[in-house]
Amino acid sequence: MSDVASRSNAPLFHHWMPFTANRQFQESPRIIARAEGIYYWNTKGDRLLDGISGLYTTPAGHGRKEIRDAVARQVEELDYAPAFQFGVPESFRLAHELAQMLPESLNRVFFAGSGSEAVETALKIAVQYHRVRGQGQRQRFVGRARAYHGVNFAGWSVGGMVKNREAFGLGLPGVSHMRHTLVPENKFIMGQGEHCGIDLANDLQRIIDLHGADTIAACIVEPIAGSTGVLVPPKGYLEHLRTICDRHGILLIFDEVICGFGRTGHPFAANAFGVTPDLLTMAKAITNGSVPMAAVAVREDVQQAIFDVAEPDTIEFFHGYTYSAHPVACAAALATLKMYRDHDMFALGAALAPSFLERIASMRDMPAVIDTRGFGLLGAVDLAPGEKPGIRGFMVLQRCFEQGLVLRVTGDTIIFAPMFITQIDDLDRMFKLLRSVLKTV
Ligand code: PXG
Repeated sequence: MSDVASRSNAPLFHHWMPFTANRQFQESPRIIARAEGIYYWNTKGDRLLDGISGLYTTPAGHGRKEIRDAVARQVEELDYAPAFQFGVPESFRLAHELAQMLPESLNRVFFAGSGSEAVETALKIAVQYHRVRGQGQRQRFVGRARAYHGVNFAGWSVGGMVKNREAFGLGLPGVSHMRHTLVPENKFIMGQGEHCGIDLANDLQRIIDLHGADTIAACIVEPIAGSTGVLVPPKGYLEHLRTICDRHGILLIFDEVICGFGRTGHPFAANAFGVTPDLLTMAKAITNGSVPMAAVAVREDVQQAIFDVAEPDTIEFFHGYTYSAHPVACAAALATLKMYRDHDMFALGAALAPSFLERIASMRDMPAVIDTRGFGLLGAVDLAPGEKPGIRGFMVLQRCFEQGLVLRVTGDTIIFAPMFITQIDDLDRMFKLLRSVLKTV
């Protein structure tokens, strides 16, 4: 491990870290130097359990040889080619494979480099779709409180995190928000709650009544809101959003950056909940976290409408990234999808889910715990806030890390998203450690 330790000798302050308490981090760094399977190692050589699959990115475990080999081969064969007006073989294969996996109607795929980029792309497609059909006044978006759709301007604007508004101001004009779906009636329920689904979805109808359906381009939701604390949609909620969107010609976008690729026990949350959106964003687990990549899947006729009005031989959609369909990312994704299929990974995840959710639910008996919830291999435990919101949660994160467990904390909510390859006794070790830490905060 000495070579690993020496890698951390650089000063820490040059790197301005994302979503991190930088000054606190410099006092007490949490540096991860190596990973394999369900484990990380820090620079001292201590082993840590990964309870959050990277950052929901790595459900098949770290360091998969299939992906490493595919990436190495691709860098040798073709490291990069221009993304605009040129193509690489891998992207067409990948789009084809994704189209086989996705709900049938979503069979056109636009590639991006991150979840945030995928969200911007989806919103821009929605606006252009309406414009080319003579409905250019449809400029508004509907999002939801406690939503996370990445960090770019449109994404945070449709998102529902208060801190963005505190830090960055107004954001995109013409955005309305529905209420979030975490209601006290559904406390301590694993899976979908029975209560309030239709009423909460009717927020969309109320926004339509206020602004007029003909001003609204799209409604974007995470089927399960992930990073703000695993907010599972109550029964009937997504179905009712779908009905309202259909009735009013509004495009429904599912942001499946966290939910996609087996996290719910199904390929996509759209499959798990039996509701098909018009556009679907994905990222993270598309390459098992190995190389940055994201995509938007789009209904064929949405693409066709945009193609139909463009002059022949002109660019139909004035949008793209230098790293859209990067060949190395495509190779990583192709190897990842093959690995998911060959090892029946989504079924593995689905089989583990009941044991996982049982353990999340069992945290209810701890005095600090005020709610537990989950779906598939996504689970959350809410702690009663201490003196100030977030302090207790951060203490749990820090102490778990010191004792060998990496999980995710938002405010005073602890989030687990175990890998599909996690074994029952690994789960037991994670929850035993969490229990012992909770006794100290
Ligand atoms: N949409 C959703 C639903 C996400 O969860 C993004 C978009 C943005 O993706 P990029 O690749 O641009 O980060 C995300 C990202 C957390 C956490 O701690 C979650 C995300 C990112 C960072 C931290 O839960 N999700």
